[in-house]
Amino acid sequence: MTSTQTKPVGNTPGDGEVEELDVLVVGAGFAGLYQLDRLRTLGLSVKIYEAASGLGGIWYWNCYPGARVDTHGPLYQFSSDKLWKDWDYEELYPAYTEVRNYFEHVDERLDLRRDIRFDTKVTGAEFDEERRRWVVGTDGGRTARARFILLCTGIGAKPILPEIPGLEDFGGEWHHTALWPQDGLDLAGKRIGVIGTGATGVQVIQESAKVASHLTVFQRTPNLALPMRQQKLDDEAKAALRVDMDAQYAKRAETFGGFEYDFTGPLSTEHTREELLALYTDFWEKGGFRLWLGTFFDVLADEEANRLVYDFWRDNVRKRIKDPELAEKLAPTEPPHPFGVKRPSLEQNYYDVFNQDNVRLVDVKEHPIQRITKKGVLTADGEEHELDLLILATGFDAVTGGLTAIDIKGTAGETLGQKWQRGVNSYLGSATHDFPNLLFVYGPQSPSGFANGPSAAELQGEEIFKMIEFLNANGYTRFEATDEADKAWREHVDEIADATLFTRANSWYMGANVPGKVRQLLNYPGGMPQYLEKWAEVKAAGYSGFEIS
Ligand code: NA7
Repeated sequence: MTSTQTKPVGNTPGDGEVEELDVLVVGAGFAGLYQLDRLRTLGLSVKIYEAASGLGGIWYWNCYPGARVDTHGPLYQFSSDKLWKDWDYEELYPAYTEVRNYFEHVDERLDLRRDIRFDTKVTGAEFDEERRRWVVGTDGGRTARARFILLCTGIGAKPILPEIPGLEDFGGEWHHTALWPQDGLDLAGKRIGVIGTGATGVQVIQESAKVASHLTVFQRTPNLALPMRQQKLDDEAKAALRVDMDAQYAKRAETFGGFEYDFTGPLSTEHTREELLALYTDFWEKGGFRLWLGTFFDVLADEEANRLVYDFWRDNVRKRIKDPELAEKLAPTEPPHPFGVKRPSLEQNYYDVFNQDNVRLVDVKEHPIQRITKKGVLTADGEEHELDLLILATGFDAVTGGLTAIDIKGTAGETLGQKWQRGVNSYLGSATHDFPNLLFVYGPQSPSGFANGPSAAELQGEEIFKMIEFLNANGYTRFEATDEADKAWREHVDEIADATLFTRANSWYMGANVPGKVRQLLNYPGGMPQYLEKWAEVKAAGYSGFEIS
């Protein structure tokens, strides 16, 4: 591992210490670091509390073999020329080791570490109405009293284990991908089982297939993965990627997913089938998410438009799988769900590895997993799949889990978790009623899951920063989203969602991967430009929808 992530850090928790802050930022990933850097310019006392021992947020925890960014490197960084001008990734789609090194580069330029308390997990917070401050508890005994809290915990802060009995009986080793040993794990020669075929599953399966003596993939839903077209970058390629960097960054605010490209248009019906197939072929060859977020908006909203893309995807994937039965499992004739409404992954040789003799696909929709045994995984057909290592690529209590895991008590006496048990109501995907002086970046009902991470961290993050700047400049010490504003935002999100196909899949976008979670679209489906427009309107009206004093 080439990462410098394990180097010692300066700030560790202090038992019993009380820290007085203007702003407490929770989380040292892209969103939190952006806030720290911006808020410092206001002369406020700001600290980040971070549960991990190093920078990077999800890129600290995601260190399983194959962990990699699904965004091309030039867009997977901050847009400041202080940072990008002397930074290059070595691959077009960087591995987690490179992203960790990038965070070290950011720290070196911006000197962030001195204001970060690592190994400090925020466990709870309560609002002191009299002093208009949050009193925040941590697992290390440190307490903070902060005027404002910014929760920058990301969408994947709470991993989930599957509800399969017997895990404690397993005689081999098992790991959830997001809680992977920081020192790494040798996969070579092992009999490996992977449960889960989401973005993480695809990556860890590709790596495991290279070295495992045998790999068993337990698939419940096929992943409609797209070709990554990975490239190692030489100097010439790096130089070519830098051309127009500022223009590419500027473009992020104008595109649905905060990329440098957007949907080709709203309606695919304005084109002939031949034109569409030519375009889809071009996107397929180019690789990346273009076949998802570069086609037409109606692909995500209209069944017929969607089906053309699905069939195109299916036929291209099936060419790579030798066994027709396996092809039917991995790329079924009939779509398991509409294309693109469950997050597609980027793959390098995912479909090819199933042609290998050491790789086997087990369809757990057909033969559900009954239990984990001492030796491995028992499926309903009575077969016991013997394993040395079981990898759980089973995902996260996504979008809300990292926020509701903190025991944040609002002014109505309920915690955020209790309030959102009835479904998420948030204003602008950034605040919620009964929780004054608290904002979240990259959270529910913001573009988050539909947007490139660094783009959302900066674009939504800048709105959050400006709001704090406004409050500070005017001497305001309290703000709170109104209940009406919360409800109106939820209606707005639901209204757009109901006009799309997103509601048709059991995805983490819909909260459908966590038993008991309310089924609702957890990300803003109107796209980044519309989202930023809403913020602009709110700002122009003196932060309407918030009670400020
Ligand atoms: P995901 O996308 O939530 O994928 C989790 C996978 O695990 C998915 O294939 C699930 O099948 C599968 N799963 C979960 N529980 C079970 C059980 N009990 N049995 C069988 N299979 C199961 O998580 P990822 O970590 O891959 O990706 C999360 C996001 O992080 C990703 O989209 C990026 O934005 C970054 P299912 O599809 O529910 O049938």
